[in-house]
Amino acid sequence: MGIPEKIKAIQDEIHKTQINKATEFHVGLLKAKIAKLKREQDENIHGRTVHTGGENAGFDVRKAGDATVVLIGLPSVGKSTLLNRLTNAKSRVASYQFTTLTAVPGMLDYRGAKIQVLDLPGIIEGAASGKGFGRRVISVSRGADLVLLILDVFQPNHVGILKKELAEAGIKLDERPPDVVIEKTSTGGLSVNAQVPLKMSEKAVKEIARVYGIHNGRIIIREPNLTDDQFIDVLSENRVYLPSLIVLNKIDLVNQGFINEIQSQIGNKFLPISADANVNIDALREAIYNRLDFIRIYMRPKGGQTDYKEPMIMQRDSKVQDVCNKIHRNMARNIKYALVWGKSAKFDAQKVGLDHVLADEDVLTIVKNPGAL
Ligand SMILES: Nc1nc2c(ncn2[C@@H]2O[C@H](COP(=O)(O)OP(=O)(O)OP(=O)(O)O)[C@@H](O)[C@H]2O)c(=O)[nH]1
Ligand SMILES: [Mg+2]
Repeated sequence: MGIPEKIKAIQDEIHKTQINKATEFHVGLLKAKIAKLKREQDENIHGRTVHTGGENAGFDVRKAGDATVVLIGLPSVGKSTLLNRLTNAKSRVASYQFTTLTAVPGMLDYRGAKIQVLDLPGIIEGAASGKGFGRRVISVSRGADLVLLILDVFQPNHVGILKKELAEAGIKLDERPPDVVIEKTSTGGLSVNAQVPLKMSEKAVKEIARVYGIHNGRIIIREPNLTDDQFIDVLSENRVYLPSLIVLNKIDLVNQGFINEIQSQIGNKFLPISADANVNIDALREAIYNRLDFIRIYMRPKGGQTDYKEPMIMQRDSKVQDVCNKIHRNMARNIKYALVWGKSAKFDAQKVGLDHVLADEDVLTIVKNPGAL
């Protein structure tokens, strides 16, 4: 039996199983087996091709700017129109499906941040398992900092398809990674150290870990009410956790009553816009900027004046090292220490190392080794 058949057989078994307290454990185990098989399948398909640029790898785009935002949606929802509206790019727009065939980048300058926006081909149901350009679109999305889910005002329910396809490819939207640490050892069996109330039984935790070949070690759980799905995410090791925004496009074609109706239908909050008629685009820029959760770092040259005009735009929880890397690829190597003023500092001009985590509006002086360029 090949991997797809094995997956199918286990899925059938889950469908047949009535889920209740008694079978919960069994189903958790089956889900783990499926997740493991899917990972193997992915490795078979992607394998080394990811790095060599084979047909299943992502599109050839270089990340640029302070952050990268991807536009994900079904064909013809207006992704390219939106890219052209947000940035200086000129991506092809047409009324037929699959107009865009590759990744088209544009740059959005907003409040001092340079935000790369990537227009992508439309995805369809089954994208994660290889339909259309799906896999490549998803492969690019894994490296993004924010996902915009673009919906057509007449097909708001497609949000479910988009989320499902991303989830199947290991992209978790608007979730934190579960707080679980696995310390593997070579002998001694498995132990579970739950520091919060646990919903799953310890036995289930251990059995699921064994599916992933973990037979010895300590599983430390600090995630309250950890579910089997979350635990499988931890074990899979290939999940990415990204923020998202839902954008409802083409609202120029409907009235406010229609939009209110959709709001009650899809539950999730969304931003109504018209890319074509330029409605709410400023609000979208603001929402993108806020969702990216940037921090600003003001640089002060040693013995000089702080540059408050052009802060370094960094992602939250960036370290001194990240600032160095952004200034120059080899810079971190030549750093003696840094001085920090602001929220992350215990006192003014605190001397810190490369691992120091910065906060919004900190002032930073980087002191290089003598002789370094
Ligand atoms: N009425 C209206 N039409 C729009 C809007 N945005 C895009 N369109 C139209 O929708 C059609 C598809 O637009 P595209 O921007 O090419 O859509 P896409 O999502 O990039 O499509 P693919 O590249 O095929 O996935 C075009 O005819 C656009 O003019 C909008 O806000 N309102
Ligand atoms: Mg397009």
